[in-house]
Amino acid sequence: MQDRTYTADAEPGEDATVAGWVHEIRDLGGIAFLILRDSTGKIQIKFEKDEMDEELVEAGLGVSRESIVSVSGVVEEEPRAPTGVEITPTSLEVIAEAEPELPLDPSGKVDAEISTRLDNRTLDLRKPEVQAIFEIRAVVLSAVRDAFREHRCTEITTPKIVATGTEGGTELFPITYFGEEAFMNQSPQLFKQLIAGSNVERVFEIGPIFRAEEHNTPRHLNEATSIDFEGAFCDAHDAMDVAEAITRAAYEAVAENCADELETLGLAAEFALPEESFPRLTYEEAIERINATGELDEQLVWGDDLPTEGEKALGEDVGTHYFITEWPSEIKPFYIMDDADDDQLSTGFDMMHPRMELVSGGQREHRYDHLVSGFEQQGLDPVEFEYYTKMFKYGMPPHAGFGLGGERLLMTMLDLDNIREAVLFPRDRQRLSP
Ligand code: AMO
Repeated sequence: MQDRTYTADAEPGEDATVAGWVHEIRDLGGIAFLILRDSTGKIQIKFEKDEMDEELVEAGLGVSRESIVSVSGVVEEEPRAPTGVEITPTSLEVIAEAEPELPLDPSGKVDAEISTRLDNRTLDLRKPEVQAIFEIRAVVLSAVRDAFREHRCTEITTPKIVATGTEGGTELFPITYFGEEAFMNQSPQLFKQLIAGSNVERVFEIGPIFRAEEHNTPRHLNEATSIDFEGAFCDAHDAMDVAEAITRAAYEAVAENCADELETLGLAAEFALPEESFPRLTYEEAIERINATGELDEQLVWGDDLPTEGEKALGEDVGTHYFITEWPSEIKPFYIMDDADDDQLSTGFDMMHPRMELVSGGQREHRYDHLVSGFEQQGLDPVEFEYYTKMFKYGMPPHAGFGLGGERLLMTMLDLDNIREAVLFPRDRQRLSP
């Protein structure tokens, strides 16, 4: 729209045209105000009923909430107005009228269920606290990209339609691809390794991953955003250093650029940067510490995966971001390399927030023979993965990497109860549209 002034830029003394949503109408009798909202804030439009054109007053005060209007007039200083300025209109156009009955109240005065909110995301996102989450999400993704670039990484994008799964067969979404069975990719795992093995060496990807998880929990999605790293000549410790740096960079960018959003979310006072370096516990230490909390009905034994309550108990005990290293080989995927000295142990690691797992990673098996026998041990047919294994015959450097759950990063950073708060249009068991 030509000559449109954002409400935040309206300066006293100017003739301006503002356009946006009708936030509220306050009728005080002889004088009334229309509060107009746009992406930058709100502005007060003043109607002095006896002194103004009747049609203009009727148009301005008769319009339903959330309708789109454009208003032209002189901007004046008014200390009593919410932003210190107001507009006395000379013309007003109703561009798109909103139905008077709204499925949810964008002013937030009336609470709505999460399902109503997600069904009406456009209205939901008119609330400042919801908009703040997605503003922060954009800042996080941008900071993550910059931080990877500083770590000499090249951004890649890899196929989401694939012939085979990599992260466990039961979590695959099958699709039909020209009459043949294909799947939605669970992770860019194999592709990022194939590129780390080229001259590119260090790569990252931010993209969707698809998991046909049966369980509907506050921290699982069926389509999530994975922040992936893979680096040639890296071991698990190097990959952990990168995971730590990326996480800190995200927090630092939010602290630096999102003061208003944090204020809106009520987090300004408590928002803290993670520690410089996160404690690194071995898996064995982790299960000992969980058992020592006495929070679990049954003691964990070596080889068990960590149950959610175990993660929670350990998180409370540690109290900061931390890593769990040296997982048993048998509970890590085929592409994770075993420890050089003990093949019961793997180089796999998880990075945890006190509330939940954020990252999985590890050094990869780059030795062709070991890789192929790993497939067989996990009941996978190496022939199906030949496009991948073949490249390990032509000079594959040692390499390591990780996958960081983007929504979990936001969920834990902003203390959200439900991961769906961090996704515009979440996909879960109940939700395939919008
Ligand atoms: P993993 O399967 O552990 O590892 O996934 C990595 C991280 O992605 C996030 N995540 C999810 N977030 C929300 N809903 C889900 N259903 C979901 N599934 C995963 C988590 C998790 O820690 N290829 C390996 C990574 C690697 O080794 O590089 C992988 O995908 O935060």
